[in-house]
Amino acid sequence: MSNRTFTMIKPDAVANGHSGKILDHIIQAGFKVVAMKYTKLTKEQAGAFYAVHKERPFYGELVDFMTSGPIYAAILEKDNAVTDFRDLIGATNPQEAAEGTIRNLYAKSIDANAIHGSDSDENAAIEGNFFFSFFERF
Ligand code: FUP
Repeated sequence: MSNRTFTMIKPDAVANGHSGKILDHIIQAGFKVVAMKYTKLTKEQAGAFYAVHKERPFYGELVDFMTSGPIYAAILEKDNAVTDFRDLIGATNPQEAAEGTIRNLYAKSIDANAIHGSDSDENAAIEGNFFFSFFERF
């Protein structure tokens, strides 16, 4: 079990001014931010990041949304990082996200759902490498 996961604070949360509160929530839950950047994805980058969803009906809208404004991308460290972080952010649909989770607190809809969290150790590594070079994620 790896001790790292990857997250993005998505355009809705950044635009709504929730980045600081979300980051504090993450740190208070015991995660260490080992790499972080503020950036805006191009369509090509967002399309590649979400390539696994290419055939899904929401793919076009997902790419449009993820390129609609800046995001924070970060690599987080904690024992059991992937699973614990998925618990911290809550279900994809904020209507179904447990009380007190980040999506329950800060997300409005299934597409604009405030935050991303890797769903496996393998994807955490792939996604972290997508955003950060070796020297940035030492
Ligand atoms: P999650 O792992 O919780 O981020 O959810 P998924 O990997 O299933 O989906 C990735 C992103 O696609 C979600 F964060 C939001 C978007 N999505 C939709 O817009 N509509 C859907 O029905 C499902 C996902």
